[in-house]
Amino acid sequence: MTTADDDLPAASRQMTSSFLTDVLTGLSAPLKQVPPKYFYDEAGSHLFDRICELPEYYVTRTELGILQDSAADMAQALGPGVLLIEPGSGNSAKISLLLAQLQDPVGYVPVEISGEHMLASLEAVRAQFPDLEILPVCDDFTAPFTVPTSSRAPSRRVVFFPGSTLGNFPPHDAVELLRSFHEVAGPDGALLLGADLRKAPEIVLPAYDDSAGVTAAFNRNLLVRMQRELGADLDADAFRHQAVWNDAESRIEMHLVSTAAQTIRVGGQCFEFAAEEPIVTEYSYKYTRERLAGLATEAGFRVAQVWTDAREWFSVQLLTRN
Ligand code: AVI
Repeated sequence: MTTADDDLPAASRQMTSSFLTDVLTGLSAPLKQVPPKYFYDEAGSHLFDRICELPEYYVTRTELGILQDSAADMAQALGPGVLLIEPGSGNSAKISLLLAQLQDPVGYVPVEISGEHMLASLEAVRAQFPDLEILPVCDDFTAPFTVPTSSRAPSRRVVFFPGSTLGNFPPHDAVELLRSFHEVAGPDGALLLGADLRKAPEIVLPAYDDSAGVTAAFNRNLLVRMQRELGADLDADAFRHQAVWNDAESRIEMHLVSTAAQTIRVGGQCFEFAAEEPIVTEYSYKYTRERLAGLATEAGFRVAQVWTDAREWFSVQLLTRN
């Protein structure tokens, strides 16, 4: 017997079933939520690329500036012959800045759940570094994954995790993720981590509520994805985007707020919304350097070096194993 989704690759079938499970679980919680990893379907990935170009979204620009200024210094600190592993690869500009400075890297391992998105961004890396051994892994980096063996033995493994994605994990989960990178890095390994820093809400908030409405479209695309992939019966226009700064938790919260009392249907279940009730779609923590050092220590790392921009808005941190 064949089913409609027999043609889908196993990874994307599994993604659809975990999407449904996560949506049903999240909407059943007292504070409704959907995990942010589901933002990144094809449309969501394109919208995120546009976010990175927005004047208000200082995150990408600031990190790129740090990499431009200090990649040579970072490469020096990492040493020759490293195997570079990038969980959640996607932006070839950042890895290229680092690769251009590394002395004789033995290979590059991008790890990305969406094979198509990864292959597209790998084209640029391949063109710029034709002699580099590239060993792509199509997997969810939040679950254990196997690092392929490079033809040449590396001096050490280095996990490169830019973009401040760590900030999208609540502290306990962030430590778990750092622990898994500690494991992947192995005995003499290291983690090069991009992390946004705590700063005035007047700077942070507009980055998540831009005047062109791109972040709003990115947020609401989650509802469109639920309609398309899960057959959800809902009106995406009956939810509005909201970004809130939660000072006590030091995080941005992205919400989809129901504009009226309504019922939506997903996976054969009904979910009631009161007017103004939110679905939490993302947290983006803005840690201080001290707090980050604390999380790193909990995961078994030591902060060996930190590079920042002049305003100390963003940091790239070299974490080594104790
Ligand atoms: C991927 N991540 C680091 C982004 C952030 O800034 O938290 C996701 C994002 N959400 C809205 N704008 C960007």
